[in-house]
Amino acid sequence: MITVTTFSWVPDFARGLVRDMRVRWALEEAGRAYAETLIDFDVKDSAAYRAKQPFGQVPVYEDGALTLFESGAILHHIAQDSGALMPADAAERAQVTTWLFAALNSLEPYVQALAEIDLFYPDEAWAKARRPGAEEALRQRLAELSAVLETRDWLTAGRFTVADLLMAMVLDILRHTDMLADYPVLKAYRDRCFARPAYARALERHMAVFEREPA
Ligand SMILES: N[C@@H](CCC(=O)N[C@@H](CS)C(=O)NCC(=O)O)C(=O)O
Repeated sequence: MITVTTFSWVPDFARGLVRDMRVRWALEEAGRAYAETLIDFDVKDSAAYRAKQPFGQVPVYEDGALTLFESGAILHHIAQDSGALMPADAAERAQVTTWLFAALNSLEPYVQALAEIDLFYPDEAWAKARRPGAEEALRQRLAELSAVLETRDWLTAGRFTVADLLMAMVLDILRHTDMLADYPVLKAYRDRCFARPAYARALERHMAVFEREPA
């Protein structure tokens, strides 16, 4: 049985965004059953947990003897055996992998930088000074991604793949802003991804964890 480890509680702003959501969504798309292991924040610093996730973060993915961390690597692993997430053609698979890396390396750092300023350091002088530059750099990446998606519904292979799943989740980190309204192509793309029944199932199970705890 596959097991996904994540936090038993996170603040309200993080609900739906914690990176186990990506893994849950991929497993739902792939039709793979899984169990969840819920941990408190203090567990992440234990030696036993660090042996599984050296940075003390979630998610961790376990399947028999296999233990993985890094949501991108986990998605890539799940997608290998899933026609729902990855095409069969070798060249198309390589393109999907390229876009997975693009989501993680060329978009997420810019998105995350802005989110950290806004959500964790909004009142710091350094953050106020940094924000315009961070937003400008992010907007350039968003415009570039928008240009790609102007003429197609999905990033590559002419169909939804695991790369779209990851890119949509990365874009969603901006949900505390109205920035995507300035990029209607990206907003429509994210909404197209989120309209998938597997996303709804993953979100329902992700949010059910927190229903026991107030925000
Ligand atoms: N690059 C990692 C990032 C994981 C990550 O940032 N996890 C957050 C939750 S979304 C976390 O565990 N935060 C607690 C911490 O960093 O101490 C991945 O994609 O799996």
